[in-house]
Amino acid sequence: MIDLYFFTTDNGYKARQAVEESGLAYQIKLVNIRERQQFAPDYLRISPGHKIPALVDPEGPGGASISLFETGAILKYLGEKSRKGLYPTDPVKRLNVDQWLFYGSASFTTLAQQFGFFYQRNPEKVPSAIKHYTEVLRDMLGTLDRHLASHEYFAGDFSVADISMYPDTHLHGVNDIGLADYPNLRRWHDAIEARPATRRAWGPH
Ligand SMILES: N[C@@H](CCC(=O)N[C@@H](CS)C(=O)NCC(=O)O)C(=O)O
Repeated sequence: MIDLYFFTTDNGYKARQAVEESGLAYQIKLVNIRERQQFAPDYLRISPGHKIPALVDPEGPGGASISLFETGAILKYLGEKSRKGLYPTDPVKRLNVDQWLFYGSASFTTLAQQFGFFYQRNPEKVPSAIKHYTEVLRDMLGTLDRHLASHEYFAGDFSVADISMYPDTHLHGVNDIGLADYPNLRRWHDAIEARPATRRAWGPH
């Protein structure tokens, strides 16, 4: 049984969507980052950078236990282990997934989190930062929208690349900016939202 160290944030939902899509048995270990539980010494041994999500699988490669942090690594692991096409085996298809998966982890979510801080959570309102990160987020939403004009999913069939892009599209695209200017992204968002695994992942924990 996989232990998923989770909290209700964009990266937490990515990992939970991936484990739900994988069909693998898992249980949630809630790490409440608002209460600084990510700094507990036991948790730092799993996630040295005090971040959620993390995962421990007692049945990792070769039957040995494996412990993982970083959402992208977790998504790749679950995609490979489940063998359901979430992370393709064909080298060219895999590289296509990689570039969008890395875009999701390294660019989209990282910058969307800065938008979220200045737009929502920062008690001090800084108009120049709000303007800057709104423009950055809109630029990325435009990038995603243009790609989806000619692709049903980000990288071939539905994959971990789509999972990597969904939570911030939902949280900041739909809820904060609105997707009226991004019709292809809206179509894709609604298709991912309708997946049973997405609904379970965003449901009660
Ligand atoms: N690069 C990391 C970022 C993870 C991350 O940003 N986690 C946030 C929540 S979404 C967190 O745990 N923050 C608590 C902290 O930094 O102490 C990943 O992709 O997993």
